[in-house]
Amino acid sequence: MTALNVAQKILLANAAGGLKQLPEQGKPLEIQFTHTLYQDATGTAAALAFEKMGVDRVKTTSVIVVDHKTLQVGYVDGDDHRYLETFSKKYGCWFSRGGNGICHSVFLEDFAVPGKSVIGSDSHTTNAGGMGMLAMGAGGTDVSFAMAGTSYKIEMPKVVQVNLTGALHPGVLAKDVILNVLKVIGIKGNKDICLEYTGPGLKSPNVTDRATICNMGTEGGVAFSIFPSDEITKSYLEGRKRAKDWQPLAADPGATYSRTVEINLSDLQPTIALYPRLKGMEPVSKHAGMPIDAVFIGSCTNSNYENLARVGEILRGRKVAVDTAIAPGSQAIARQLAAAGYLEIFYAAGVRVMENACSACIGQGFSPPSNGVMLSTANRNFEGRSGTETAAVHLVSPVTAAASAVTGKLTDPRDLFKGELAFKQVPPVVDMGAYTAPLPPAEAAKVVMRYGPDIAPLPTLDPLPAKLSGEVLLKLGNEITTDHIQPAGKYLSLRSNADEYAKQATFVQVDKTFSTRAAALRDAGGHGFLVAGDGYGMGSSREHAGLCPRILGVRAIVAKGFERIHLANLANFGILGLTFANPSDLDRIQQGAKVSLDTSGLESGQLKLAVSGVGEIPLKLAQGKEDIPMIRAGGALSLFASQMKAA
Ligand code: MIC
Ligand code: SF4
Repeated sequence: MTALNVAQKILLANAAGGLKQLPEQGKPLEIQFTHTLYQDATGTAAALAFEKMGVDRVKTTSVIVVDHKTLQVGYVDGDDHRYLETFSKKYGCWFSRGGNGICHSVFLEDFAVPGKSVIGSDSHTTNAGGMGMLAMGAGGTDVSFAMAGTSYKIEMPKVVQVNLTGALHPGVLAKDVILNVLKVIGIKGNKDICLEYTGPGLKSPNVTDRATICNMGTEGGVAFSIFPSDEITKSYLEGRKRAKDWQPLAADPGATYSRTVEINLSDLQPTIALYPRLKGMEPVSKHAGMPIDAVFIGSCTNSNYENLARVGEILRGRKVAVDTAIAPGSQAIARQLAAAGYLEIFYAAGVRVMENACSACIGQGFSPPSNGVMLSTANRNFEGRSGTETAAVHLVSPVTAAASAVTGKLTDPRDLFKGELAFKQVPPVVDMGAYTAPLPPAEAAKVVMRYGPDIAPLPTLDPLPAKLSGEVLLKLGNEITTDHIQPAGKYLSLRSNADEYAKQATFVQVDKTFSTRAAALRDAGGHGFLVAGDGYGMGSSREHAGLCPRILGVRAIVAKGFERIHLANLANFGILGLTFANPSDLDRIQQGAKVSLDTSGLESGQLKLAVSGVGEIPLKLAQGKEDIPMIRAGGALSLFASQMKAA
């Protein structure tokens, strides 16, 4: 028998149809996910899609969490939450109310199980890899199909080993580990790999640290990251009163990997990821003294008890010098901090303790001032994400953030303590009363769905024409993130009304005229094209970054390269994802160029874009051949509807 690594084992264990052998790298593999996760920013559209599928009850352990849109200024967010709550009750899901915590934090605490699998409508669903779970992010439509019992197609990834040796020094945290891993693997072009953590250094990170590391694998664009399930996993689950959920998961002796990245934990220093888009992962000491205006300590990445307790130790008896906010990852963590006396320390230090939610991570409050510099412990620092377009947000660990909050400038945390950074241990808080459990089917059947007035039905998308002809609406550079395409922040409330979201927000930070120009072309019967460099669609799983451009008439995007989740979302909304056969051809196309594309030969994978005044540019289909029927039909739900009609 071939020796298998952890990633291969978990893929095989969760493959659809009792597969006995994994396909070769790059070949399709169907996963039957055991668990699914929605949050409230992507969940409404995903739930509306699920409702169109005609399924009575979810087929997975399904968890729906209110965490992103908790500001609730006006009725819209509250309406979405009530819709998601009635949806949970009707279809048999767990529901986590606002304030209970961030989806990935509560999922890790109360639902993640080693050896099982989760797909979530949020790119950081990868967090649960820290529990030895196959954990992936995807667009909401794909998650809804998985909830309805459909398998999910991935490409067999290359398994890259991250071999950890040595041990972390005090003041160097899991956040510093992952920033240094990202420094090695880069932040794009990794969609065909997954990361498996191994080695003697595994003793250093506990489960929440491991989750931090897996969470931010997403920033490298990897398919998923995974740790083995060992005694550390077991004791975490015992603490959460879920000892029965533990099972071991380890690589076979002699298991092999496609590549090995060596990380000596003892060599690592507190690290900063500079603004924007994690540009440069450098030692904090190199930039020490950089003036700052604000500090945010929170997000699903690292707002766990162990990190925030260390923050408490740094703040003990001190005052913050700049505006500082702390948002614990969950009510369980907040209550543990209270029991250990750390909440009192935060308040005494002058910290603003915020809701247990995403909050400032996604510009939902605590936006920095104009041209301000903010240190954040979040995982992303895309342009405009903080809600202030002119502000720079640099990413650091919680203790670096705390030390800098005290001094008012970027500070190596080791300057503020000697020896170990010990903190008070108190038992974890387990309180399942914070959730609404799935209702029994008979009771669920009686639930009446409640839709707010702004929850608009998903649009019906028309099939792909045999010939697309129109105009290049935008010429874009490299690393266009989903925050460039469809920003969140103040626009988050529009997630349930895609038409309005498209009109107000699509590419608004890139070109304020975009949505008007695109709609005019669409209304005149033309088709919208976008051209871009490498890494198009990096970041969030938000499917509105596909749906909204599609509503505005975009039918094809030609780029040097796409990121995984976004490419799938484009197919789900019937948008062609195409790459240049010769990447330098991007230089030959200008914004405003009149273009046309014959789509009848999609199956050949080879296409030609006719550009007026330039000639023909050879293209390749970036999506898989199996996506073609869906794209031709106009998207996943259009295909589903036509199949239902035919049956
Ligand atoms: C993010 O961190 O960018 C988000 C907001 O959580 C997104 C999901 C969304 O856009 O709703 C993600 O990571 O997928
Ligand atoms: Fe929420 Fe930020 Fe985590 Fe996204 S990255 S789930 S916005 S805390």
